[in-house]
Amino acid sequence: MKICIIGAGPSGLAQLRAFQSAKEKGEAIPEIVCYEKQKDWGGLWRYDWRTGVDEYGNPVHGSMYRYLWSNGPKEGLEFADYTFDEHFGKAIASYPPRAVLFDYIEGRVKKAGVRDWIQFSTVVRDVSFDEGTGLFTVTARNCETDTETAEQFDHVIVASGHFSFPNVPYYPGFESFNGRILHAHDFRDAREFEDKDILILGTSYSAEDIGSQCWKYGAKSITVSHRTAPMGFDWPDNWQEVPALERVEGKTAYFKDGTEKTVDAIILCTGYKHHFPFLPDDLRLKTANRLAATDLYKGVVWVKNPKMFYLGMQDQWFTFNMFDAQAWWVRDAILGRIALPDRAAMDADWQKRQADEDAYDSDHDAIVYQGDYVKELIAETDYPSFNVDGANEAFFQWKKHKKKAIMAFRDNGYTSPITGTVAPPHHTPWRHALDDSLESYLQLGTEAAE
Ligand code: FAD
Ligand code: NA7
Repeated sequence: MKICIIGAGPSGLAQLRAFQSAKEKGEAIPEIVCYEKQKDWGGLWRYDWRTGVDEYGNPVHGSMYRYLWSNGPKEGLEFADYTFDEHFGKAIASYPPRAVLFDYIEGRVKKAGVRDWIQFSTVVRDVSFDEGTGLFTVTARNCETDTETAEQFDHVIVASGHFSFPNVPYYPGFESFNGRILHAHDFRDAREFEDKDILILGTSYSAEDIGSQCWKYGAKSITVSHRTAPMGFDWPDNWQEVPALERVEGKTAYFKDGTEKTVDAIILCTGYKHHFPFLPDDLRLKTANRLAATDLYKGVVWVKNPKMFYLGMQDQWFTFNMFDAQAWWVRDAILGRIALPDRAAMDADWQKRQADEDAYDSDHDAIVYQGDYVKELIAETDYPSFNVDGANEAFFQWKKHKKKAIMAFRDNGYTSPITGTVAPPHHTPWRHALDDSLESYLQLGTEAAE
């Protein structure tokens, strides 16, 4: 049997680790080929200074920016089989910057020794399924050698992420705006907006965090326009929330309530689209960004062809450990340890999940809902069980701390649901910590000097 994994971000790497852990236990595993478009693993956590297209003319995958610190507590994402304590050898604070989390993700897969399964700089161009042979053909281009291969596989696992292809709305006047308009996907360095008046569209994670970055690195003012409802945090004095944007004239933005604001730049924090240009219609997931994705049994099996799987396609409270729960489950479905029901039962499954999701009406319920999903999957495999309720608790505390002080919530620490370790406070309050390097975060230089 031969398996294709598309993408070596946290989801694809979870799948590699899931197979490797079975192999480590002496079990027979299939041949595995993972295609990764970028030069290195880590997905979005690999910082890419480029925007637009990469050196080979492919769309840049990266949406992460400099100075990004985890937007949720690390206690909610910790791997159950590779703890923060194991990786760093000491307790670390709860909201690590990007480079620190990249190091953690990389530590586990280096230890597992799965790098040889990945073909880097190789972009999947096309996938097709032959009803006669029951095999997929995956066409991929190695961009370094500029050569194409077409290989056959028994199963395909799509782990290509869904926060890379920007949703870019149009508002009247954009074409003649006398400043920069960019999507969050292309945002890289907040210092670009020092002393500038910026307008942000959107009220979710990107809006909140990119606005906060710009505030921290010296933007003159931040105006956030909401289409539905304001975020409602206790913002700093030079930050205001305004109703929906109507139009732009010159450098002036006009809002639904008749107010206006002259700005230097507009940052569209308007979310992302699930986008799979390499997939034909019969294999292509079409779903909103929600906790229960359409057409995925157990959130992972493509109901229209259950030899194909998707990882990490849900909107996310839980991330790394949820991808693990999915990857272990998909591995066991492929190895025949978990039986799949018929099409009608699989359809009933995702439809019920969506109905349950639609019935909740608070973030608290949404966290519990996704935590229950993680519990459900890990109960069916040998992924180390962990205190999911403890991870939920870290999320509940995080929500409270944000409400209390939006520019200081990252100064809090939580309890690991795996080891019980209580995170120490970071050495510098987030708003004053301008260096986001791993060395600075872990005070490596300081320790060496001591
Ligand atoms: P990705 O990380 O997107 O990885 C997908 C991989 O697939 C990439 O390496 C890509 O190059 C590859 N790929 C795509 N297309 C192809 C192709 N055709 N051929 C070959 N390879 C391909 N989560 C948190 O837990 N905490 C945070 O603080 C946090 N902050 C975030 C901030 C931003 C700005 C964004 C956008 C997301 C953030 N996330 C955060 C969520 C993030 O989605 C997950 O942490 C995680 O990166 C998802 O992993 P993934 O492997 O599913 O997708
Ligand atoms: P999200 O969470 O999908 O949020 C998208 C936001 O964009 C949301 O507030 C939407 O408002 C808003 N939106 C979407 N379309 C428009 C238009 N046309 N006009 C105005 N506002 C719009 O995306 P994020 O980028 O914040 O987060 C994605 C991931 O990146 C997340 O996992 C983080 O960890 C980082 P709505 O509420 O629908 O009115």
